Parts: sequence; structure tokens; C-alpha cells
Amino acid sequence: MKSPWMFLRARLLGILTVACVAMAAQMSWAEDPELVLKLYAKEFSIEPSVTNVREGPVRILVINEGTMAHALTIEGREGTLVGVAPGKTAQVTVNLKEGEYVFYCPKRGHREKGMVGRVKVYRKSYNERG
Ligand SMILES: [Cu+2]
Repeated sequence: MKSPWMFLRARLLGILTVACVAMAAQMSWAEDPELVLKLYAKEFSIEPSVTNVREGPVRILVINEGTMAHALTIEGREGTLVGVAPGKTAQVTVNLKEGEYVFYCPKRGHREKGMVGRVKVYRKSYNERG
């Protein structure tokens, strides 16, 4: 026979678990506001070729799954450049405002062969502003 105390304890544990999960979700949001954009490069494509992120500092990870050296830059912001050897991952953080950007591999001929893509950057929604 279950005592009322056992029942209450089970209820309390349930409520505590839900509260902890909610807090953990909020904390990870607050501690890691940075966005990560993963781009997979190979001969001759960058995937995903169309992608979306929220505006702000965006950490771009370039994963080279090909057999040649590649690089990544953003049209109009060629000062942002990251090279990545075959089988390696490189990263660069860029501060992106709302708009549409073209990224591509600046190695000779690679863009023309398909190593190009677009990222749409959206404004933060009202309740995400901090
Ligand atoms: Cu390339």
C-alpha cells in the first residue's frame, strides 16, 4: 500500500525534474549565445549551400572533407579568410548583421566549379534581445 508521503514525494521529484530541465535549458542559452554555422567543403561544393542564421557573432566551422586545401571567405569581406587543409576543421568568427551574404572558396577556380553558397542572416526576435 502506498502512503500519501510516497505519493507526494513522487510528485515533488517530478516537479523538481521539470524545473531542473527548464533551468538547464535557460542556462545553456545564456552561457552560449554564440551561433555556430557548420560548412562542409569538398571538391567542389560547400554544404549547405543555402543556410540561415540569426545576426550576431557567428562562429563558422569549415570542415574540409575533400582531398585538396580549401578556404572560405565572404564576398565583400575578403579580409575574413580561413584556410583549411584536407581532413581538417578550421574556424573563424564573424559578426554578421541582417542581410544576405555570399561565401565561397577563394582558391583559383573553386568558386566557379561550385564552391559557393549563401547565408541569410535574420534579426534577433524581440524577446531574444539582451
Ligand atoms: Cu576550394
